[in-house]
Amino acid sequence: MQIDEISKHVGKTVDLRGWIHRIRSSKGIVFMALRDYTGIVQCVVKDGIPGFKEAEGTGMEASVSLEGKVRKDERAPGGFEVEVKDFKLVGPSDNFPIREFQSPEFLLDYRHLWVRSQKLTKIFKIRSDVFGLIHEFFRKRGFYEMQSPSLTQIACEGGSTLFEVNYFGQKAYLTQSWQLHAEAMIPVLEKIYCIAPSFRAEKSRTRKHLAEYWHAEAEAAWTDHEGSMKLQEDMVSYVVQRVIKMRKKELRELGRDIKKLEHIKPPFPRITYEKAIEMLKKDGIRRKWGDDFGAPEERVLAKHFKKPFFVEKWPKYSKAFYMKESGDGKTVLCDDLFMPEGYGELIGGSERETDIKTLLRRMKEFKLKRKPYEFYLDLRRYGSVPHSGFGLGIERFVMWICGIDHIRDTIAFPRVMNRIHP
Ligand code: NSS
Repeated sequence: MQIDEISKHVGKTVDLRGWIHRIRSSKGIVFMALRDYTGIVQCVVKDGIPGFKEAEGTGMEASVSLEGKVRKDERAPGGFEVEVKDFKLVGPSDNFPIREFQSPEFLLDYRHLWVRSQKLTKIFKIRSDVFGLIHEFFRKRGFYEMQSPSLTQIACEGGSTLFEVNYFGQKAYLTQSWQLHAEAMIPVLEKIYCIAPSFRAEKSRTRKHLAEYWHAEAEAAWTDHEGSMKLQEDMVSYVVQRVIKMRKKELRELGRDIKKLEHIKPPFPRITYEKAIEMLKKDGIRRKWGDDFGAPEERVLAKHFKKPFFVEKWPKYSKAFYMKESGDGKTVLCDDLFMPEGYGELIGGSERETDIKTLLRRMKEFKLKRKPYEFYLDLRRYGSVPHSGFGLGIERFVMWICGIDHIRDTIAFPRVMNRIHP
């Protein structure tokens, strides 16, 4: 039986399995808080019952299996207590290295054990739901799941964040995005999506950059920039609305103000990059045409919005080579979707350039070597159609939904610049 079912079994004998969250003993009685993935319950082991000696001699995070009678007890945390009749030690644990008040660095060194913490358990449940709901959203809309290779010879998002790999003596990279190979599947499945790891050799240490992150990406044929933004706001709203229904308890326990998520419904406000520059100027932040936005700009802009907001039509040299030009000579048909409350960028998306001549010119402007991109150019040579797509960083999404301030706590084993262990 799981611990969250205890309340239905008052007066009855139950079997429980789990890990010792806290333990203390006094005068022939051992008090333990037993934890499984559903919750925590206080268990009392008295001298004389089978297994008492083992219970008395073990420590935090030992795994146990026990049989006991459930009692209502106002004084016990959670309101119930289990009087143990039979105790079995499954996996002993002595001197568990994690105690209260340890430094973030220490906890990252012991991440393989710290993942058991109550806070992370709640976040990982929500993260799991976010993955499931993204799949659900796309499949309901008739999208097919399609995978791209993780090893590639091309840069999707510029050369500065590529991880180089020795591929049997050839230079290769860990992929930054599923997109370029996915575009080859547009004439095959038309509406496709994927959730996969993307890799960025981010040399800055920030609260929202990982070197390896999970990327939910989608690409749709016969879809323009407008259609893509509609899809993005529908997807974000769908996931947020479902999560706040499914995980109200966990969100509350994490201290999340759920009211701030309840109104996340389409449509999301849209401003152009030009307008964003003006708004920043009014708020005392001067940015030149072409500058990217960092955390301070994102925070200042977010003060004007209660929902996620699109900043669209960015200067063409500040964005990737594959984005379709808007026709004004200076911007591309793209959008960044920013989260409210200053959580920053969640999605990057665009309509794709379909004209081979324009694409070749753009590649020259970006000084890209043509050879590795020949396959991508073929997609424009043979039956290209208007299409658009986008990518969402799942850890950033989970960060915002849970209301936590560092991206590393949204993933079990974060990969950042100064850490690849454990
Ligand atoms: O670079 S993006 O803005 N866009 C792309 O990769 C496109 N090729 C996606 C597409 O159109 N299919 O990255 C998309 C999102 C971005 O908005 C962030 O939410 C997230 O991916 N992202 C990251 N999350 C965590 N850590 C890092 N380093 C990171 N970089 C991007």
